[in-house]
Amino acid sequence: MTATASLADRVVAGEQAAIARLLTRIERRSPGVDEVISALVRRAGRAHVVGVTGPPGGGKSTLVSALAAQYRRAGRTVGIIAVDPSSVLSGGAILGDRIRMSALAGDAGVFIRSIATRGAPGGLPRAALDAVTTLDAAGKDVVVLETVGVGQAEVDVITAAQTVAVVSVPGMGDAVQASKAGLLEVADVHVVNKSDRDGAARTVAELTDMLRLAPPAPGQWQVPVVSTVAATGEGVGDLIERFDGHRAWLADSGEGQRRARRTTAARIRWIAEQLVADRLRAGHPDFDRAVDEVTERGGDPVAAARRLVQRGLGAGAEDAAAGSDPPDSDPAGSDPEGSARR
Ligand SMILES: Nc1nc2c(ncn2[C@@H]2O[C@H](COP(=O)(O)OP(=O)(O)O)[C@@H](O)[C@H]2O)c(=O)[nH]1
Ligand SMILES: [Mg+2]
Repeated sequence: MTATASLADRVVAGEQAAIARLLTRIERRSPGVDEVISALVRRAGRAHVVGVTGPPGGGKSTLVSALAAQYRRAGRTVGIIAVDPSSVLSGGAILGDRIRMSALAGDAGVFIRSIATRGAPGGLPRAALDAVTTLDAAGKDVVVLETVGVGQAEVDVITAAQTVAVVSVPGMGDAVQASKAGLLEVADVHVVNKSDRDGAARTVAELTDMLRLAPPAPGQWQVPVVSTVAATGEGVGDLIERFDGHRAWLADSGEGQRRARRTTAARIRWIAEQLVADRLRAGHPDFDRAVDEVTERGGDPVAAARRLVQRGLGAGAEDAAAGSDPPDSDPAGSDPEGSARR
């Protein structure tokens, strides 16, 4: 408990080594990590969380480093989480190299980390959410999440962001690609990066036309299309103004509160799924007992499954006692939380 409190405290104090250690634990889902996150969630909520997504090679990492540089010039501290699965091989390292080679090298106001996909379904988005909470609680003014817009898990990661930027590049019908990947709907800001290339104006026009098909109701957010050249920083100041404008709209319109609820709902769901999944594997005493009961003594599999799920959600104290419960005990009778839920 003391160790937990002190790691959380050190993260809140902004200690780089503590942040790095916690992010490693989040990635590995090490024992005790949930308790640290529980302590941090209450101390987070101040950062502006910006998601940057789009196809591989669109210039997301380049854009994220340009954004970080621009934020730093404005005196704002930045945390960066790259969850591009390909970053395990290249992107994350490339992003890290870019930062190290740039004016941001050695700047304690920037923290960057890439996290890898692994483990259970929901594992990646959950880890991303916990990582964002960590950097937010550590006092970063802005937390930027880079994620490649491909699989559902990567799209889910965006749940952790307040403001979502979808990056397209000129040519090859990229706007259409984004629409296929379900990314157009999540965009709060469209970025046409590599605007130094031929066809940039056409891509802007394509996106603008598409947005015109569903004009916002009065008081709703008008999704802008911003052109950038991430490689030179052109348009990046503009982009930050749009991000800030979106954040102000979130606060004024009540949409920010709605998104906070959505994020919380996802977080609770992912934690609950993990709690249940932990029980539903050979080797867990409750699970093995249920299998014995149904196979050896003609028990009812439906009733056994219900009991397991209820116990999984009841969790906590009885976990320790799980091994000593009599096999035919009725968890609904002995578990006040379980029966209260009915
Ligand atoms: N011409 C041009 N190239 C860019 C621009 N931004 C990024 N790139 C290049 O595009 C390639 C992919 O960039 P990267 O940031 O790794 O893309 P990511 O996969 O989306 O993260 C790299 O070679 C970058 O140097 C830009 O604005 N203009
Ligand atoms: Mg990248």
